[in-house]
Amino acid sequence: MLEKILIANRGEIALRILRACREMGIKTVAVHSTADRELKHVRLADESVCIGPPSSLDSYLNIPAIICAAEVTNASAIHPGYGFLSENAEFAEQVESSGFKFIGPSAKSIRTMGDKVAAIKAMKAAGVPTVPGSDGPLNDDKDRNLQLARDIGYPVIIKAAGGGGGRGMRVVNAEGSLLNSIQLTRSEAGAAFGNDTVYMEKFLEKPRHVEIQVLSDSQGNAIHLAERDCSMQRRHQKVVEEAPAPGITPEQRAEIGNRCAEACKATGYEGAGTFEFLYENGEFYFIEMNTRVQVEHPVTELITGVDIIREQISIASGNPLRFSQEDIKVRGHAIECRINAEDSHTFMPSPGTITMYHPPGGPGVRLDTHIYSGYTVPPYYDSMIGKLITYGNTRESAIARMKVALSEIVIDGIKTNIELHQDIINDGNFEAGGADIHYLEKKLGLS
Ligand code: MV4
Repeated sequence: MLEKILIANRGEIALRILRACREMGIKTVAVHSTADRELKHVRLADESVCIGPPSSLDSYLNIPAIICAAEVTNASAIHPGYGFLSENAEFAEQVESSGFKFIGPSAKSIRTMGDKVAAIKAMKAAGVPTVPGSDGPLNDDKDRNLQLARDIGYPVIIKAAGGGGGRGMRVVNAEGSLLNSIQLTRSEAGAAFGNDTVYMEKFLEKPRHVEIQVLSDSQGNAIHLAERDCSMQRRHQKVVEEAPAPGITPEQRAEIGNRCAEACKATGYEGAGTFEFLYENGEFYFIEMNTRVQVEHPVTELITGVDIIREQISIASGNPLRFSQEDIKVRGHAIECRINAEDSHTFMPSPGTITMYHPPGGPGVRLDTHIYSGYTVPPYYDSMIGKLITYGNTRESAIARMKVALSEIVIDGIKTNIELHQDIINDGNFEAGGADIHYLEKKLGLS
């Protein structure tokens, strides 16, 4: 097993990785900015290195500083967490060429999935169902583009190959605006991503966001860990996630899950990954793959009993998967509320000092957070300060436990979105299950 892991992240996920390392008897190195000396995982790590000033660009995105920290501490591997450098192929490459193990897939896999056109092509070839579309980049042949859209049927969506996560897309409702929209999306993409490649898909109007978690080892074994529903989102930020996805049958799960696992084998994928799908009228349509551990991984851990961070580390150590697909059983239901330091109504960030903190507890309650009484939330980073996750034998039980947990939790001194979560968890349409990706924004627009 790897001996010493440098954690190239901050906040709750850095603490989550640190805890997995300590359980496994692996030494830890925390790297942090000057604004993050008081982070809980920095205090608990075996060693810590300050890698730069508060700005992420100068610290958590500073590749030479991070690799230098790995060198001076003699770390064996680097775990990138999520966000920051986690899906940066250049970083993965430099980590490996400097003699450290990157805990994640190869730079080549990251690069392929970062190019959405290449990702769709690879996954379609491997048998994963995709959205009807251009099956490749658009060129400047006007007649071809008009014909493509006619064949697909309006509305269509133009997306940037270098985009993802909601950046660089434009919906086209009718032929009159198609050519102009392609040009606009192309020039915006060129400016934003340095890549003006665009492609076309059928625009699905009321889909749900359902994603499949996979684990794939370096020996060609791959399994899926069922699905999560992440439809409850605002401005491409997930707010509430759950597993399994309401209404997905065991047969559907096995069908789509096995296709994802087979695609991992076919492409030589290594590590944890997530296949993002739009789900509409009973069908799955692949849109993107995430090559990192995701914020919402705990809901999958609770319904499968698999420790995803532990498996990432084990896979990176060269071990074969410790589970076969038959070992994976979906049991019960889990829901996650992302706790942000922000106003519940205006969504304005609310950094500051937490004067009082009382965590909730009881059966089926998990709180992944780095906060403590007296901790100051800095203004420089993402406003997520923790994740409240509840588990129950049924979805109703997970919801009941979430209501109790949300009523118990006390975070004073800063504003949080706990009130928003109480509103969502008590919403009749959330309770019914299966709301689409537009539901929360519509609800917030009305209320
Ligand atoms: C789509 C779509 C509808 N049809 N593609 C937005 C984020 C990026 N990952 C892909 N996105 C979408 N792609 C087709 N063909 C609607 C969205 C979309 C969305 C997807 C997932 C979660 C939230 C979303 C919010 C708005 C739009």
